[in-house]
Amino acid sequence: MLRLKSYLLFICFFLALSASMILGSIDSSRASKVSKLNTLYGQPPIVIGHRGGGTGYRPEHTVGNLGGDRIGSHNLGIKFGADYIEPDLVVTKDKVLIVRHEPVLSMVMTDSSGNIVYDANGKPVVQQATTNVADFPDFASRLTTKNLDGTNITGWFAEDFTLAEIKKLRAIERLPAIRPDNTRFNGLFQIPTFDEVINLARRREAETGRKIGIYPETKHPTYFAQAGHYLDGTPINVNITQLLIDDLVANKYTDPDHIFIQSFEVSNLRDLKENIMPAAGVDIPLIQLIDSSGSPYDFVYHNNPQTYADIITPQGLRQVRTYATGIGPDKRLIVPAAPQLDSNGKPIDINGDGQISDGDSFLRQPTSLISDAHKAGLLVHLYTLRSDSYFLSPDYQGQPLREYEQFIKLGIDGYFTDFANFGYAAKQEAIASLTGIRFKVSVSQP
Ligand SMILES: [Ca+2]
Repeated sequence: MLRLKSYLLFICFFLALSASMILGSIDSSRASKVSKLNTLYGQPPIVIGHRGGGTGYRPEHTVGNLGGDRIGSHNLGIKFGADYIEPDLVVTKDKVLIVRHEPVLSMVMTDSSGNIVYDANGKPVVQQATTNVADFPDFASRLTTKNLDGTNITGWFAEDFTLAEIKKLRAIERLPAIRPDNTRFNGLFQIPTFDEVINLARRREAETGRKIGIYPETKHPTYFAQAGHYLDGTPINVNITQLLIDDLVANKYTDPDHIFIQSFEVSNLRDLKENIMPAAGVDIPLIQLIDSSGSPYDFVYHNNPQTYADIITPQGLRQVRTYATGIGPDKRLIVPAAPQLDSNGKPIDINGDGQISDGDSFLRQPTSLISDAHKAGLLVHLYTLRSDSYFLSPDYQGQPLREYEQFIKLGIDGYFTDFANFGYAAKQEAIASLTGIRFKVSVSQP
């Protein structure tokens, strides 16, 4: 009897689940025809594989096919349908561009005085890691504290390792608490070079017949060129932006229809437009990234008081158009969001994960940023769309596609996503809306 009752409960649950899935797909499908999309030129948005685009399912910035489901986040992003894959770039000691989100290979915990915190076995406690560098006794002496764009960080830094040493390391999942399933891929993948990502895009384009571009970001150009130091205290003094162009030229990969170059700093983008690219005989479209607060670090370093908020005024955007093709804003600059407050004024943890995040934040009225940028003739590629409950506003009711649909209706020209499968499905839906043909959204699984 108990078994039967459980079985009936299961059937009810299954039917409810199916109904919600069917409702979901009807809700997401469009029968109505729209005459054109609200993008800058009426074109469909581009899907940019953030740190690869399979990043929701594999450790970020991994490349390669090790058999079975052991394929890197960049490979998976392409498989999902990303139009561009995004390699972030930092530099090794021997001046090779490698693909990582920051020079820090693994960050360790420090106390309030900045002293390293050790565990019972005398090992430094890792606070956040994207590689297993802490496991290498040979590299223990390279642990150091550096100031990265105004913040002291204690850890191991890419510029203190040769490429051969970097290749001994393996990638591990950055967000194990949010993406625990991805930790089974820890320790498998090497840290890729920029050349490996170029080769992947080129090879997969030839194999699929689909255009696959790259969207490199020079990370911390002021740090590498002026502010940063090696372990022994000597200045790094590397122009990462010049290295990027040199590498693209050496690879004969300079088609402006296949590349966007992005940066949170301004002077390196201007330098690219005015000096570096003309000298190299190339002209690649540039994207000015816009953080939700603060200032570009090159402005801070040179005591320029301008902020990101100044850059996105109509006047600031006209300035950006003199060197860039588009902007890459934080999505909250387009659709602001904030948590609800309880009677004590404390934010409410809506999804009950013990933290306050976008997953607890309710959407506000959209800003005019997309139309302001379009008026200035700039494309708008927002960052970052993610399907995890931690990152998804409760207003989307657990349906990540609704967030894409909102931004596409607002006229977004492209989006960085950790889940290129969702990004691709949303783009197909937008294309279908131009035809008026009823389209059933399907999201491919990893
Ligand atoms: Ca929460």
